[in-house]
Amino acid sequence: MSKPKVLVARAIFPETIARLEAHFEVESNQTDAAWSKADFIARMQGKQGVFTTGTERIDGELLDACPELKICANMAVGYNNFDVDAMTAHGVLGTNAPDVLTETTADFGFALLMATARRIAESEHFLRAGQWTKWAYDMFSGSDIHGSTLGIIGMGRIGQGIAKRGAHGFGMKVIYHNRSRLDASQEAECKASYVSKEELLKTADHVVLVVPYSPASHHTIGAAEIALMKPTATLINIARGGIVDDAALAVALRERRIAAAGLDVFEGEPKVHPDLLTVSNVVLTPHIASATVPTRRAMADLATDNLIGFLTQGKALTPVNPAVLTAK
Ligand code: 8YV
Repeated sequence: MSKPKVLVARAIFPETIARLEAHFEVESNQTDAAWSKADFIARMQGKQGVFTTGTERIDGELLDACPELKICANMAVGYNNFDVDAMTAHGVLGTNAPDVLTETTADFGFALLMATARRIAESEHFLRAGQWTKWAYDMFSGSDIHGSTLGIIGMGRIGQGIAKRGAHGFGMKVIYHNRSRLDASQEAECKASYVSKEELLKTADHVVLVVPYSPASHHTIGAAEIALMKPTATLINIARGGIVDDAALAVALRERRIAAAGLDVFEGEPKVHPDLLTVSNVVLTPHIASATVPTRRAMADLATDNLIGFLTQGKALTPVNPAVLTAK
């Protein structure tokens, strides 16, 4: 019997390709660029599975054009690149890569918070540029982390990881806002109190965004929300581009309506709003919150396990639309 055919949308670990090749006929992207949608659809012909990385849009147009497709395995916890309803309607399973990246991403969220509040990137540029010629009482004074109030919007696994780091490691007071409240034992573990979004924005010294992207969370933070924040506050986005109105944020940073921001994700990335590139009080990183070698390997392995499990045994570890499994 011929092997099922699988497409790998982006260059990935050779070990991942080798694992897939043990079960499938594999076509993979050997370049470091994404395929255009037309190319992607052309290469998808005859494929039963696709290994995606969180950026390839799987929508009705693609599903209509690829009738043999059965599974899209995302190497990402976020799956806003999937039109889940359309996938379910076409009987196509989607899987994501939760849990394996939680601690690494929470570490990064905290690192970005510290770099932003303590002005690490900005001061390093200053030093490298040869501008450090004297002592000054106010040179790169930032805001404290320890003992401050940490506000987390989106209290899923990664949000809880950041809360624990703040509460237990840095003695921060943690407040959070989420679609639903955590149960009492989770709140106790995170030492976190539930507040309204408005109260969080008004009282937090550091606001960290970890909400999944959806039309409902589009521009969770825009000019009106920034106006509620303290002028000394910092804003960290490790969630998704589109959660923050980047143009409004650039204006607010330039006008010092908040102290600083740390951004790992951007609207329209890998393009970055040009105004963000010209303000000094923002730390910009290229969507690397999950990027450690062990975690990226674990994410690739989980996506691979989902493809192998589903296409060889009809089972998947982390389905996002499990209705497809039960309908089989
Ligand atoms: C990845 C992410 O960088 O998991 C997610 O949702 O945003 C990141 O961990 C990315 O999608 C690479 O696969």
